[in-house]
Amino acid sequence: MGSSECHVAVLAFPFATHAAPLLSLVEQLSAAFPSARFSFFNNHDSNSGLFRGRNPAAGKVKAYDVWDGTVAGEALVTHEEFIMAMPGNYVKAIAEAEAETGTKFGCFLTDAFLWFGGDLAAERGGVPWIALWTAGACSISAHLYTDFVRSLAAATPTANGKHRLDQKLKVIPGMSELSIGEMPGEILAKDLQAPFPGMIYNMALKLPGANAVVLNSFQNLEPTVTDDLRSKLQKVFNIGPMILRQAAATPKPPIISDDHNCLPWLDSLPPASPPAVYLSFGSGLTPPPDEIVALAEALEAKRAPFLWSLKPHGVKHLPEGFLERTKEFGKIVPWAPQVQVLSHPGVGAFVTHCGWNSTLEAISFGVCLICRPFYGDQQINSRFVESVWEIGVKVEGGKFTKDETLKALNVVLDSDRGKLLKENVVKLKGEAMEAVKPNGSSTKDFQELVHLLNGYF
Ligand code: U2F
Repeated sequence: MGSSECHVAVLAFPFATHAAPLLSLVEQLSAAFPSARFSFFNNHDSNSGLFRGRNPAAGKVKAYDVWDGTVAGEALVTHEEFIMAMPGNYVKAIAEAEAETGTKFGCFLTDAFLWFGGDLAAERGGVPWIALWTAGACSISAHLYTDFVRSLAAATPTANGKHRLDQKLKVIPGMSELSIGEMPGEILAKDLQAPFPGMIYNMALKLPGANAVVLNSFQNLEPTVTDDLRSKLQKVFNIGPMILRQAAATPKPPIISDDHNCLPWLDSLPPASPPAVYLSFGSGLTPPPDEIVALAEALEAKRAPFLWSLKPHGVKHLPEGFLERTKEFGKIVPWAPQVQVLSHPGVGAFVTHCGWNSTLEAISFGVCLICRPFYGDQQINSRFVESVWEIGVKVEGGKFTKDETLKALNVVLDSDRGKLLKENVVKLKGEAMEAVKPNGSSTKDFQELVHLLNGYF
Protein backbone atom coordinates (compact mmCIF):
# COMPACT_ATOMS: atom_id res chain seq x y z
CA MET A 1 0.00 0.00 0.00
CA GLY A 2 1.09 3.62 -0.34
CA SER A 3 2.75 4.25 -3.68
CA SER A 4 5.03 7.13 -2.70
CA GLU A 5 7.13 7.39 0.41
CA CYS A 6 5.35 9.38 3.12
CA HIS A 7 7.21 10.90 6.01
CA VAL A 8 5.09 10.96 9.17
CA ALA A 9 5.82 13.16 12.18
CA VAL A 10 4.81 11.27 15.33
CA LEU A 11 4.47 13.49 18.41
CA ALA A 12 4.48 11.56 21.69
CA PHE A 13 3.58 12.74 25.18
CA PRO A 14 6.42 11.36 27.30
CA PHE A 15 4.67 10.59 30.58
CA ALA A 16 2.81 7.57 32.06
CA THR A 17 1.65 4.98 29.53
CA HIS A 18 1.26 7.41 26.60
CA ALA A 19 4.22 6.97 24.28
CA ALA A 20 4.16 3.14 24.20
CA PRO A 21 0.66 2.78 22.67
CA LEU A 22 1.56 5.48 20.12
CA LEU A 23 4.67 3.54 19.10
CA SER A 24 2.52 0.43 18.87
CA LEU A 25 0.18 2.29 16.46
CA VAL A 26 3.22 3.37 14.42
CA GLU A 27 4.29 -0.26 14.15
CA GLN A 28 0.83 -1.28 12.94
CA LEU A 29 0.77 1.54 10.37
CA SER A 30 4.27 0.70 9.22
CA ALA A 31 3.14 -2.85 8.48
CA ALA A 32 0.31 -1.40 6.33
CA PHE A 33 2.55 1.20 4.64
CA PRO A 34 5.97 -0.42 4.27
CA SER A 35 7.44 2.54 2.39
CA ALA A 36 6.40 5.14 4.99
CA ARG A 37 9.00 6.61 7.36
CA PHE A 38 8.22 7.82 10.86
CA SER A 39 10.03 10.43 12.96
CA PHE A 40 9.17 9.92 16.61
CA PHE A 41 9.38 13.15 18.67
CA ASN A 42 9.48 12.55 22.40
CA ASN A 43 11.63 13.51 25.35
CA HIS A 44 15.01 11.90 25.93
CA ASP A 45 14.04 9.74 28.92
CA SER A 46 10.97 8.27 27.30
CA ASN A 47 12.77 7.67 23.98
CA SER A 48 15.63 5.90 25.76
CA GLY A 49 13.22 3.52 27.50
CA LEU A 50 11.10 2.85 24.42
CA PHE A 51 13.87 2.29 21.91
CA ARG A 52 16.41 0.52 24.18
CA GLY A 53 17.43 -2.73 22.50
CA ARG A 54 14.59 -2.43 19.98
CA ASN A 55 14.33 -1.56 16.34
CA PRO A 56 10.62 -0.81 15.92
CA ALA A 57 9.02 -1.24 12.52
CA ALA A 58 12.23 -2.71 11.12
CA GLY A 59 14.16 0.54 11.25
CA LYS A 60 11.43 2.71 9.70
CA VAL A 61 11.10 4.76 12.91
CA LYS A 62 13.72 7.32 13.91
CA ALA A 63 13.59 8.78 17.41
CA TYR A 64 14.15 12.52 17.93
CA ASP A 65 14.51 14.04 21.39
CA VAL A 66 12.58 17.24 22.11
CA TRP A 67 13.61 19.72 24.78
CA ASP A 68 12.31 18.92 28.26
CA GLY A 69 11.76 22.48 29.35
CA THR A 70 14.59 22.28 31.89
CA VAL A 71 17.90 24.08 32.18
CA ALA A 72 20.62 21.94 30.54
CA GLY A 73 21.79 19.17 32.84
CA GLU A 74 18.90 19.48 35.31
CA ALA A 75 16.42 16.65 35.78
CA LEU A 76 12.80 17.23 34.84
CA VAL A 77 10.81 17.69 38.03
CA THR A 78 7.21 18.13 36.91
CA HIS A 79 5.10 17.55 33.81
CA GLU A 80 4.29 21.25 33.95
CA GLU A 81 7.83 22.20 32.92
CA PHE A 82 7.50 20.06 29.84
CA ILE A 83 4.02 21.35 29.02
CA MET A 84 5.19 24.95 29.35
CA ALA A 85 7.91 24.25 26.77
CA MET A 86 5.23 23.10 24.30
CA PRO A 87 4.67 23.57 21.41
CA GLY A 88 8.00 25.34 20.82
CA ASN A 89 10.10 22.29 21.77
CA TYR A 90 8.32 20.11 19.20
CA VAL A 91 8.29 22.85 16.54
CA LYS A 92 12.06 23.27 16.82
CA ALA A 93 12.81 19.54 16.65
CA ILE A 94 10.42 19.11 13.70
CA ALA A 95 12.05 21.97 11.77
CA GLU A 96 15.48 20.41 12.39
CA ALA A 97 14.28 17.01 11.18
CA GLU A 98 12.77 18.56 8.06
CA ALA A 99 16.01 20.43 7.35
CA GLU A 100 17.97 17.18 7.83
CA THR A 101 15.84 15.21 5.37
CA GLY A 102 15.08 18.07 2.98
CA THR A 103 11.36 17.16 2.95
CA LYS A 104 8.30 18.41 4.77
CA PHE A 105 6.25 16.01 6.83
CA GLY A 106 3.25 14.63 4.96
CA CYS A 107 1.21 13.59 8.00
CA PHE A 108 1.03 14.31 11.74
CA LEU A 109 0.23 11.48 14.12
CA THR A 110 0.10 12.78 17.68
CA ASP A 111 -0.94 11.93 21.18
CA ALA A 112 -4.32 13.66 21.50
CA PHE A 113 -2.92 15.78 24.36
CA LEU A 114 -0.75 17.55 21.76
CA TRP A 115 -3.51 19.81 20.52
CA PHE A 116 -1.23 21.78 18.20
CA GLY A 117 -0.90 18.82 15.79
CA GLY A 118 -3.64 20.33 13.62
CA ASP A 119 -1.85 23.69 13.40
CA LEU A 120 1.39 22.03 12.31
CA ALA A 121 -0.52 20.00 9.71
CA ALA A 122 -2.29 23.13 8.43
CA GLU A 123 1.03 24.97 8.07
CA ARG A 124 2.16 22.22 5.71
CA GLY A 125 -0.70 22.67 3.29
CA GLY A 126 -3.37 20.80 5.20
CA VAL A 127 -1.72 17.40 5.51
CA PRO A 128 -3.68 15.05 7.79
CA TRP A 129 -3.67 15.21 11.57
CA ILE A 130 -4.44 11.91 13.27
CA ALA A 131 -4.71 11.95 17.07
CA LEU A 132 -4.42 8.95 19.39
CA TRP A 133 -6.41 9.12 22.62
CA THR A 134 -4.68 6.61 24.87
CA ALA A 135 -7.68 6.07 27.17
CA GLY A 136 -11.35 5.16 26.73
CA ALA A 137 -14.16 6.75 24.75
CA CYS A 138 -15.83 7.59 28.07
CA SER A 139 -13.03 9.90 29.17
CA ILE A 140 -12.42 11.69 25.87
CA SER A 141 -16.16 12.25 25.67
CA ALA A 142 -16.09 13.80 29.15
CA HIS A 143 -13.42 16.25 27.97
CA LEU A 144 -15.44 17.24 24.93
CA TYR A 145 -18.25 18.19 27.34
CA THR A 146 -15.99 20.34 29.53
CA ASP A 147 -17.92 23.59 29.10
CA PHE A 148 -21.23 21.86 29.71
CA VAL A 149 -20.02 20.05 32.84
CA ARG A 150 -18.52 23.26 34.22
CA SER A 151 -21.70 25.22 33.64
CA LEU A 152 -23.74 22.44 35.24
CA ALA A 153 -21.48 22.44 38.29
CA ALA A 154 -21.63 26.23 38.52
CA ALA A 155 -25.41 26.30 38.19
CA THR A 156 -26.00 24.01 41.17
CA PRO A 157 -24.42 25.54 44.24
CA THR A 158 -25.50 24.10 47.59
CA ALA A 159 -26.42 26.08 50.66
CA ASN A 160 -22.79 26.35 51.78
CA GLY A 161 -21.72 27.66 48.39
CA LYS A 162 -20.05 24.43 47.26
CA HIS A 163 -20.99 22.83 43.96
CA ARG A 164 -23.15 19.72 44.02
CA LEU A 165 -20.70 17.17 42.77
CA ASP A 166 -23.02 14.19 43.27
CA GLN A 167 -25.31 15.27 40.46
CA LYS A 168 -25.44 12.62 37.71
CA LEU A 169 -24.63 13.52 34.12
CA LYS A 170 -27.88 12.09 32.80
CA VAL A 171 -28.04 14.18 29.65
CA ILE A 172 -24.65 13.15 28.28
CA PRO A 173 -25.12 10.07 26.09
CA GLY A 174 -23.78 6.96 27.81
CA MET A 175 -22.71 8.86 30.96
CA SER A 176 -25.83 8.61 33.11
CA GLU A 177 -24.07 6.62 35.86
CA LEU A 178 -21.38 9.26 36.30
CA SER A 179 -21.57 12.19 38.66
CA ILE A 180 -19.95 15.58 38.20
CA GLY A 181 -17.49 14.81 41.00
CA GLU A 182 -16.18 11.81 39.06
CA MET A 183 -15.07 13.97 36.15
CA PRO A 184 -11.30 14.34 35.68
CA GLY A 185 -9.93 17.11 37.90
CA GLU A 186 -8.83 19.09 34.82
CA ILE A 187 -12.46 19.54 33.73
CA LEU A 188 -13.40 21.15 37.03
CA ALA A 189 -10.08 23.00 37.48
CA LYS A 190 -10.37 26.53 38.84
CA ASP A 191 -7.92 27.82 36.26
CA LEU A 192 -8.38 26.35 32.80
CA GLN A 193 -5.24 28.19 31.68
CA ALA A 194 -2.94 26.38 34.15
CA PRO A 195 -0.48 24.16 32.25
CA PHE A 196 -2.09 20.72 32.57
CA PRO A 197 -5.80 21.71 32.50
CA GLY A 198 -4.94 24.21 29.74
CA MET A 199 -3.40 21.49 27.59
CA ILE A 200 -6.43 19.23 28.08
CA TYR A 201 -8.91 22.04 27.44
CA ASN A 202 -7.11 23.05 24.24
CA MET A 203 -7.25 19.42 23.19
CA ALA A 204 -11.03 19.36 23.63
CA LEU A 205 -11.34 22.53 21.53
CA LYS A 206 -9.04 21.34 18.75
CA LEU A 207 -9.87 17.63 18.37
CA PRO A 208 -12.94 18.22 16.19
CA GLY A 209 -10.41 19.57 13.65
CA ALA A 210 -8.47 16.30 13.53
CA ASN A 211 -8.98 14.16 10.44
CA ALA A 212 -9.35 11.19 12.75
CA VAL A 213 -9.19 10.30 16.42
CA VAL A 214 -7.96 6.78 17.16
CA LEU A 215 -9.02 5.02 20.36
CA ASN A 216 -7.59 1.98 22.10
CA SER A 217 -11.03 0.59 22.88
CA PHE A 218 -13.68 -1.41 21.02
CA GLN A 219 -17.15 -0.53 19.82
CA ASN A 220 -19.17 -2.90 22.03
CA LEU A 221 -17.44 -1.74 25.18
CA GLU A 222 -18.76 1.83 25.07
CA PRO A 223 -21.33 1.88 22.22
CA THR A 224 -23.47 4.87 23.25
CA VAL A 225 -20.53 7.07 24.18
CA THR A 226 -18.69 6.13 21.01
CA ASP A 227 -21.68 6.82 18.77
CA ASP A 228 -21.99 10.24 20.38
CA LEU A 229 -18.28 10.83 19.81
CA ARG A 230 -18.67 9.89 16.17
CA SER A 231 -21.22 12.70 15.87
CA LYS A 232 -18.76 15.24 17.30
CA LEU A 233 -15.48 14.28 15.63
CA GLN A 234 -14.67 13.90 11.95
CA LYS A 235 -13.74 10.22 12.23
CA VAL A 236 -13.37 7.89 15.20
CA PHE A 237 -11.45 4.66 14.78
CA ASN A 238 -11.81 2.27 17.69
CA ILE A 239 -8.95 -0.15 17.14
CA GLY A 240 -8.42 -1.87 20.48
CA PRO A 241 -7.66 -3.66 22.60
CA MET A 242 -4.29 -3.10 20.91
CA ILE A 243 -2.65 -5.88 22.92
CA LEU A 244 -5.17 -8.39 21.54
CA ARG A 245 -4.97 -7.04 17.99
CA GLN A 246 -1.19 -7.26 18.07
CA ALA A 247 -1.31 -10.78 19.50
CA ALA A 248 -3.74 -11.78 16.74
CA ALA A 249 -1.48 -10.23 14.10
CA THR A 250 1.82 -11.61 15.40
CA PRO A 251 2.19 -15.36 15.16
CA LYS A 252 5.41 -15.27 17.22
CA PRO A 253 4.67 -14.43 20.90
CA PRO A 254 6.84 -11.58 22.23
CA ILE A 255 9.77 -12.33 24.52
CA ILE A 256 8.55 -11.76 28.06
CA SER A 257 10.86 -10.17 30.54
CA ASP A 258 10.04 -11.59 33.95
CA ASP A 259 13.06 -10.55 36.00
CA HIS A 260 11.34 -11.33 39.29
CA ASN A 261 9.93 -14.75 38.35
CA CYS A 262 6.28 -13.80 38.72
CA LEU A 263 5.07 -16.35 36.19
CA PRO A 264 6.91 -19.35 37.71
CA TRP A 265 5.55 -18.22 41.09
CA LEU A 266 1.98 -18.23 39.75
CA ASP A 267 2.63 -21.60 38.10
CA SER A 268 3.83 -22.99 41.41
CA LEU A 269 0.54 -22.28 43.23
CA PRO A 270 -1.15 -25.59 44.12
CA PRO A 271 -4.12 -26.43 41.87
CA ALA A 272 -6.46 -26.31 44.88
CA SER A 273 -5.24 -22.85 45.90
CA PRO A 274 -7.78 -20.00 45.98
CA PRO A 275 -7.48 -17.55 43.06
CA ALA A 276 -4.56 -15.14 43.40
CA VAL A 277 -4.92 -11.39 43.83
CA TYR A 278 -2.74 -9.21 41.61
CA LEU A 279 -2.11 -5.62 42.75
CA SER A 280 -0.60 -2.86 40.66
CA PHE A 281 -1.09 0.87 40.27
CA GLY A 282 0.30 1.54 36.83
CA SER A 283 3.49 3.10 35.64
CA GLY A 284 4.01 5.79 38.24
CA LEU A 285 1.62 5.61 41.17
CA THR A 286 2.31 4.32 44.65
CA PRO A 287 -0.57 4.52 47.18
CA PRO A 288 0.08 6.70 50.23
CA PRO A 289 1.72 4.97 53.24
CA ASP A 290 -1.49 4.53 55.28
CA GLU A 291 -3.17 2.84 52.33
CA ILE A 292 -0.21 0.52 51.79
CA VAL A 293 -0.58 -0.55 55.43
CA ALA A 294 -4.35 -1.05 55.01
CA LEU A 295 -3.83 -3.11 51.86
CA ALA A 296 -1.21 -5.26 53.57
CA GLU A 297 -3.46 -5.87 56.58
CA ALA A 298 -6.35 -6.87 54.33
CA LEU A 299 -4.17 -9.25 52.31
CA GLU A 300 -2.80 -10.83 55.47
CA ALA A 301 -6.32 -11.31 56.83
CA LYS A 302 -7.66 -12.71 53.56
CA ARG A 303 -4.79 -15.19 53.17
CA ALA A 304 -5.38 -15.56 49.42
CA PRO A 305 -2.20 -15.79 47.34
CA PHE A 306 -1.14 -12.34 46.20
CA LEU A 307 1.34 -10.83 43.75
CA TRP A 308 1.96 -7.13 44.33
CA SER A 309 3.82 -4.83 41.96
CA LEU A 310 5.16 -2.29 44.45
CA LYS A 311 8.15 0.00 44.10
CA PRO A 312 10.85 -0.11 46.82
CA HIS A 313 9.73 3.29 48.19
CA GLY A 314 6.33 1.68 48.82
CA VAL A 315 7.76 -1.53 50.29
CA LYS A 316 9.34 0.45 53.11
CA HIS A 317 5.87 1.36 54.41
CA LEU A 318 4.72 -2.26 54.80
CA PRO A 319 3.91 -3.25 58.40
CA GLU A 320 6.80 -4.75 60.33
CA GLY A 321 7.11 -8.50 59.82
CA PHE A 322 4.54 -8.50 56.98
CA LEU A 323 6.92 -9.97 54.39
CA GLU A 324 7.96 -12.78 56.74
CA ARG A 325 4.38 -13.57 57.82
CA THR A 326 3.05 -13.72 54.24
CA LYS A 327 6.01 -15.33 52.51
CA GLU A 328 4.14 -18.63 52.05
CA PHE A 329 1.39 -17.04 49.98
CA GLY A 330 2.56 -13.59 48.88
CA LYS A 331 5.13 -12.10 46.52
CA ILE A 332 6.13 -8.47 46.11
CA VAL A 333 8.05 -7.27 43.05
CA PRO A 334 8.99 -3.81 41.75
CA TRP A 335 7.56 -4.61 38.29
CA ALA A 336 5.54 -7.53 36.93
CA PRO A 337 4.84 -8.65 33.37
CA GLN A 338 1.24 -7.52 33.88
CA VAL A 339 -0.25 -8.71 30.60
CA GLN A 340 1.03 -12.25 31.19
CA VAL A 341 0.08 -12.12 34.87
CA LEU A 342 -3.50 -11.15 34.04
CA SER A 343 -3.70 -13.87 31.42
CA HIS A 344 -2.58 -16.49 33.96
CA PRO A 345 -5.48 -18.79 34.94
CA GLY A 346 -4.48 -18.62 38.61
CA VAL A 347 -5.32 -14.90 38.92
CA GLY A 348 -8.81 -14.09 40.19
CA ALA A 349 -8.80 -10.39 41.08
CA PHE A 350 -6.91 -7.26 40.09
CA VAL A 351 -6.54 -4.44 42.60
CA THR A 352 -5.87 -1.38 40.45
CA HIS A 353 -5.94 2.40 40.04
CA CYS A 354 -8.01 1.83 36.87
CA GLY A 355 -5.61 3.40 34.41
CA TRP A 356 -7.04 2.71 30.98
CA ASN A 357 -4.42 0.18 29.91
CA SER A 358 -4.85 -1.80 33.12
CA THR A 359 -8.63 -1.71 32.78
CA LEU A 360 -8.50 -2.90 29.18
CA GLU A 361 -5.94 -5.59 29.99
CA ALA A 362 -8.21 -6.93 32.79
CA ILE A 363 -11.13 -7.02 30.33
CA SER A 364 -9.00 -8.66 27.65
CA PHE A 365 -8.11 -11.53 29.98
CA GLY A 366 -11.37 -11.74 31.94
CA VAL A 367 -10.17 -10.66 35.39
CA CYS A 368 -12.47 -8.79 37.84
CA LEU A 369 -11.25 -5.48 39.21
CA ILE A 370 -11.11 -3.85 42.62
CA CYS A 371 -10.73 -0.15 41.91
CA ARG A 372 -9.04 2.60 43.85
CA PRO A 373 -8.91 5.51 41.36
CA PHE A 374 -6.52 8.40 41.97
CA TYR A 375 -6.71 11.02 39.20
CA GLY A 376 -7.55 11.84 35.59
CA ASP A 377 -9.79 9.33 33.84
CA GLN A 378 -9.47 6.74 36.63
CA GLN A 379 -12.71 7.74 38.40
CA ILE A 380 -14.64 7.44 35.15
CA ASN A 381 -13.09 4.07 34.34
CA SER A 382 -13.89 2.81 37.86
CA ARG A 383 -17.49 3.95 37.61
CA PHE A 384 -17.86 2.10 34.30
CA VAL A 385 -16.27 -1.00 35.88
CA GLU A 386 -18.66 -0.96 38.83
CA SER A 387 -21.93 0.39 37.46
CA VAL A 388 -21.96 0.08 33.67
CA TRP A 389 -20.05 -3.10 32.83
CA GLU A 390 -20.47 -4.59 36.35
CA ILE A 391 -17.11 -6.35 36.22
CA GLY A 392 -15.68 -5.21 39.54
CA VAL A 393 -16.16 -3.00 42.58
CA LYS A 394 -14.84 0.33 43.81
CA VAL A 395 -13.35 0.38 47.27
CA GLU A 396 -16.00 2.05 49.44
CA GLY A 397 -15.04 5.46 50.78
CA GLY A 398 -12.58 6.09 47.96
CA LYS A 399 -9.42 4.86 49.68
CA PHE A 400 -7.99 1.63 51.01
CA THR A 401 -8.87 0.81 54.60
CA LYS A 402 -8.39 -2.69 55.97
CA ASP A 403 -12.13 -3.35 56.33
CA GLU A 404 -13.24 -1.93 53.00
CA THR A 405 -10.44 -3.69 51.11
CA LEU A 406 -11.28 -7.00 52.77
CA LYS A 407 -14.93 -6.44 51.93
CA ALA A 408 -14.08 -5.81 48.27
CA LEU A 409 -11.84 -8.91 48.15
CA ASN A 410 -14.64 -11.01 49.64
CA VAL A 411 -17.19 -9.69 47.15
CA VAL A 412 -15.01 -10.40 44.14
CA LEU A 413 -13.50 -13.71 45.25
CA ASP A 414 -16.15 -15.32 47.43
CA SER A 415 -19.70 -14.14 46.76
CA ASP A 416 -22.61 -14.62 44.39
CA ARG A 417 -22.10 -11.06 43.25
CA GLY A 418 -18.49 -12.01 42.49
CA LYS A 419 -19.71 -14.86 40.28
CA LEU A 420 -21.90 -12.46 38.33
CA LEU A 421 -19.02 -9.98 37.95
CA LYS A 422 -16.86 -12.82 36.64
CA GLU A 423 -19.54 -13.87 34.13
CA ASN A 424 -19.77 -10.29 32.92
CA VAL A 425 -16.03 -9.83 32.50
CA VAL A 426 -15.69 -13.14 30.67
CA LYS A 427 -18.50 -12.03 28.33
CA LEU A 428 -16.71 -8.72 27.68
CA LYS A 429 -13.46 -10.59 27.09
CA GLY A 430 -15.31 -12.61 24.43
CA GLU A 431 -16.51 -9.38 22.81
CA ALA A 432 -12.99 -7.94 22.88
CA MET A 433 -11.70 -11.06 21.14
CA GLU A 434 -14.46 -10.82 18.55
CA ALA A 435 -13.53 -7.19 17.89
CA VAL A 436 -9.98 -8.12 16.86
CA LYS A 437 -10.95 -11.02 14.58
CA PRO A 438 -10.57 -10.47 10.81
CA ASN A 439 -14.20 -9.30 10.54
CA GLY A 440 -14.34 -7.71 13.97
CA SER A 441 -15.17 -4.04 14.59
CA SER A 442 -11.64 -3.05 15.64
CA THR A 443 -10.04 -4.77 12.67
CA LYS A 444 -12.48 -3.01 10.36
CA ASP A 445 -11.85 0.36 12.00
CA PHE A 446 -8.10 -0.12 11.59
CA GLN A 447 -8.62 -0.99 7.92
CA GLU A 448 -10.69 2.18 7.52
CA LEU A 449 -7.91 4.21 9.10
CA VAL A 450 -5.49 2.69 6.60
CA HIS A 451 -7.95 3.47 3.81
CA LEU A 452 -8.19 7.10 4.94
CA LEU A 453 -4.41 7.43 5.08
CA ASN A 454 -4.02 5.71 1.74
CA GLY A 455 -5.46 8.84 0.20
CA TYR A 456 -2.53 10.83 1.61
CA PHE A 457 0.41 8.39 1.82
C1 U2F B 1 -1.75 6.77 32.81
O1 U2F B 1 -1.73 5.43 33.22
P1 U2F B 1 -0.67 4.50 33.92
O2 U2F B 1 0.52 4.36 33.09
O3 U2F B 1 -0.41 4.86 35.32
O4 U2F B 1 -1.53 3.12 34.00
P2 U2F B 1 -2.14 2.22 32.89
O5 U2F B 1 -2.84 2.96 31.81
O6 U2F B 1 -2.95 1.23 33.61
O7 U2F B 1 -0.88 1.51 32.24
C2 U2F B 1 0.06 0.85 33.00
C3 U2F B 1 0.80 -0.09 32.05
O8 U2F B 1 1.97 -0.56 32.71
C4 U2F B 1 2.00 -1.98 32.70
C5 U2F B 1 0.55 -2.42 32.51
C6 U2F B 1 -0.04 -1.30 31.66
O9 U2F B 1 0.12 -1.59 30.29
O10 U2F B 1 0.48 -3.69 31.91
N1 U2F B 1 2.56 -2.48 33.97
C7 U2F B 1 3.33 -3.60 33.94
O11 U2F B 1 3.54 -4.20 32.89
N2 U2F B 1 3.87 -4.04 35.13
C8 U2F B 1 3.67 -3.42 36.30
O12 U2F B 1 4.20 -3.90 37.31
C9 U2F B 1 2.85 -2.26 36.32
C10 U2F B 1 2.30 -1.83 35.14
C11 U2F B 1 -2.82 7.48 33.62
F1 U2F B 1 -2.45 7.45 34.94
C12 U2F B 1 -4.15 6.77 33.41
O13 U2F B 1 -5.13 7.41 34.16
C13 U2F B 1 -4.50 6.75 31.92
O14 U2F B 1 -5.68 6.01 31.73
C14 U2F B 1 -3.34 6.11 31.14
C15 U2F B 1 -3.56 6.11 29.64
O15 U2F B 1 -3.73 7.39 29.16
O16 U2F B 1 -2.11 6.79 31.41
